Amino acid sequence: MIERSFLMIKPDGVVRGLCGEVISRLEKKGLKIVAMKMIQVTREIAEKQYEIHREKEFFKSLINYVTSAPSLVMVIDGKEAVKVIRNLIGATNPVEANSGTIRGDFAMFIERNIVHAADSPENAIKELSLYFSEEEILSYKKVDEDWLYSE
Ligand code: 3AN
Repeated sequence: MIERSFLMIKPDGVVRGLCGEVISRLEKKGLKIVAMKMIQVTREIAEKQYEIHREKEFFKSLINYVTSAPSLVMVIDGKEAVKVIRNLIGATNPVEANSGTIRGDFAMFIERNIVHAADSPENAIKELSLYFSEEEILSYKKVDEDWLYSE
């Protein structure tokens, strides 16, 4: 079953010039980007996205971080896309993230971990709805689709 996920290259990823690298890994894996835009996340949206962390001691610095410079937000489709993308980005703490993952290869510190990706299909829908309208999510066939999957 094709699943939909949400991924965000956070300000450190954008400012450090890592967007191309991250997008390239998503594309090479076989995932399909169906919506993408660069935005300056507002405090209001950031607080909604990270609602579950509201009571944590790092909440304020997390909100400051994600609103500090532009982010690149995207909607991504693929078979089991949520899990596939979580594996590509690696553990939340870059110190623990395996080499070969985005955080394992490009980040040093939990509060500057370059990317965010949804951790469940339900959260993906909630998160992408903060950034995209239905009309902004596109539908197309990739040339390699018949070779990525067997049906
Ligand atoms: P993930 O982004 O891997 O789903 P979450 O949702 O647990 O991780 O955390 C969201 C963000 O909050 C992380 N990307 C990180 O920037 C920050 N964060 C999470 N846990 C901590 C922590 N223990 N200390 C500081 N910042 C944290």
